[in-house]
Amino acid sequence: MNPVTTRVSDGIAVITIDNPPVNALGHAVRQGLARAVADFAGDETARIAVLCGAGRLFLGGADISEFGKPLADPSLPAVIDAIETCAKPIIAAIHGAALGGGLEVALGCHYRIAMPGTKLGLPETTLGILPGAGGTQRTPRLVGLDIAADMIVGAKPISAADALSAGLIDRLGQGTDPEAEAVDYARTLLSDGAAPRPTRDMPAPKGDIATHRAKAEAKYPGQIAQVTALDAIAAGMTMSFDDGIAEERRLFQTLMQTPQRAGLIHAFFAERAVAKLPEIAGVEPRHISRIGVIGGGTMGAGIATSALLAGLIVTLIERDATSADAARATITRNLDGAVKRGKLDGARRDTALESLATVTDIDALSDADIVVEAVFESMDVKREVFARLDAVAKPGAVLATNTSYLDVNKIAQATARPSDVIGLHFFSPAHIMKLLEVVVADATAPDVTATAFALAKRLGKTPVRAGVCDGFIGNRILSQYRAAADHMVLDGASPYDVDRALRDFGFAMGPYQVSDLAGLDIGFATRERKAATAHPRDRRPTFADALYHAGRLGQKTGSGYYDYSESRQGMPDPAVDAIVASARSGTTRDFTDEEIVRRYMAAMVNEAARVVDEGIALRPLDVDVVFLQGYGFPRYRGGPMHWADAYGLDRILADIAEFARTDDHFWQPAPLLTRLVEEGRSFADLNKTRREDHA
Ligand code: 3H9
Repeated sequence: MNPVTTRVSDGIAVITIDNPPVNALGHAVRQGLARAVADFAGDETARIAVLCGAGRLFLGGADISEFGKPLADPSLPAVIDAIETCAKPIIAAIHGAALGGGLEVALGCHYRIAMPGTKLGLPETTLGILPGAGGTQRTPRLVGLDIAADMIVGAKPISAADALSAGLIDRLGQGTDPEAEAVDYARTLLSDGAAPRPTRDMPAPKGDIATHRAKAEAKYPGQIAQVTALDAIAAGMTMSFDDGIAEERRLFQTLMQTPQRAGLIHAFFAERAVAKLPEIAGVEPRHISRIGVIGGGTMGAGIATSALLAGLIVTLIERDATSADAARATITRNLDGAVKRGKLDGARRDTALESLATVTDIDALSDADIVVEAVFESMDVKREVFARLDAVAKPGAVLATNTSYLDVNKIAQATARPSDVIGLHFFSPAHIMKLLEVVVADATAPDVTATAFALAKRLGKTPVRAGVCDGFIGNRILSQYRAAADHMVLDGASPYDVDRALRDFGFAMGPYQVSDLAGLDIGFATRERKAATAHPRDRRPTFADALYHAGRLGQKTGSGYYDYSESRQGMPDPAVDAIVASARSGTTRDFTDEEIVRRYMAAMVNEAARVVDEGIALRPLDVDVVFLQGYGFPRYRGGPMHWADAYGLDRILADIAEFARTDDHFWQPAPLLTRLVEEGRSFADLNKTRREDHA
């Protein structure tokens, strides 16, 4: 079926693109649109055309699933060129969203009307490419260099109202019926005798591109799409329009070939793949409108905030009135922060607070549809809470624990209804971080899992299914690569060198900065907990214990690995070098940045392979999403498993063999890694087969 149809009435042609779910500009759409424009040009009964998108949005952009393959003609720039050079006016009727190539189509039209609430943006750099269908040439002509550079480099969509004041669109509609309003606009233009108005004929932009370049280099270190997009804009400032378009095309094609593009597009599809869990396809989730949260610390308050932002009714339980008041104060602060960030308006903030009860009596949870427990991380405490919850919660209520590593099966056994129990591992701050590990225990009912996934969607989170083990997906893998980092420090590397090498690799923070943020007492408690079951050859990071005993607990005490007395960023401290040196035993050596990264990544990928092999993570891509969204892994590298494929699984195995020469207890290759190398397969292959297995 042709996704592009035309209706002509009263001299007005209405061309509609209907390609669900987002009207992506795939091959059939490009072909259909090119034909529709040619037909309109040759149709003597039609004097003006309106271009619309069917469904909930105008156009979502080029079809990303076609990237990486040869693109069939007509190309999008050629279709847009045909629109712009048409001898009769064409109006873009924009509603919902016009993104990437979708906005570029609108910019090729001669007039633009958008409905209130529409988002207009050029998000291409988030995919490692640049607007490659005239966006870098037409946007600056319409809105000037500064706004265009912000839209293209920042990749954040702007509102229809802002688009109107910037000159990106010509008219703001009422929003009742986009097509009818655009047809009205067409009548007005016809009666005014309006002619086509090609953006290409507008003067080239002027301004200070060097400043934008310097800002982009500082804000997106290691990434190439942002500065390359600025190169394309710069070309348009000095060249003819056609030469500028040719240069944009050349740079676009170059970016298409980069590993960064492949990594970012992998991230885009992986984030959507995790949310569609095969085992709950067709399973009806339970109804959720009232949520209970037990515990009002940072985590509990963050979970409550997230639920309030999603319009749920929240009852938060604390142990006494003072703690309940403190929790309410934290939640109020969180909501005020959301207002400041523009995520919430003042009226909705007030409504949210009216939907919150902070109380001390657990009986108040008797009408909750779901309860999330976020109390102290101890099995005894959690089991006691679940036993009490079992006594008060209504039948059918979902009982969730926010534990970050404890055995959810054991917690479930504290109730008489283990099939209603599930783990919901939020990441701190819970109202901001998108990741949610959904820990499915042995007895968890499928509709409870479906409810958790439906809740995640409502909260705007990305849910990743995890199985039960110590630390689930993320924290289990973290404990291994964290140990690899600690071993290097024990053997002579400075924590500052380790952090720097990993930041240079692209991590948001190094592991010792993360320790300072989390608190060194957390790591100490974990080591103590695991000490009884530790293997005699496990190497304890004695320097971390020494810092803990010195009261350097991290940011909260003003010092940890770094000193925070002068700057919030933290400064290296010679006292730490001395503590670390005296806590070491044995000989020390230097580590290059390259070796630091190799060891850290090999430990991460190796443990991740075990996690996949054991079914704790469904597929390699689930691990990727956990690390991209919860652990500051550089998005442009696509996640550890995508990165490992590009690096070479055989090279990782060789690295492990090399490291095992001095420590064959820690460095043991995961069976899956060995198998994949023997079979000449990759994690990407496994993503595909596991998807088919579950289809
Ligand atoms: C571009 O335009 C390049 C040009 O400059 C140059 C060309 C020469 N293509 O996100 P959702 C799928 S680059 C293919 O859950 P929402 C998505 O995978 C493009 N598929 O919905 C999912 O599929 P499934 C620039 C796409 O309502 C389904 O649609 N454009 C595309 O939460 C629903 O998606 C962008 O970067 C696509 N372009 O959000 C926009 N977009 O159900 C990217 C979506 O099988 N898209 N899909 O998993 C978005 O930001 C959001 O999808 C959107 C809707 C806001 C549109």
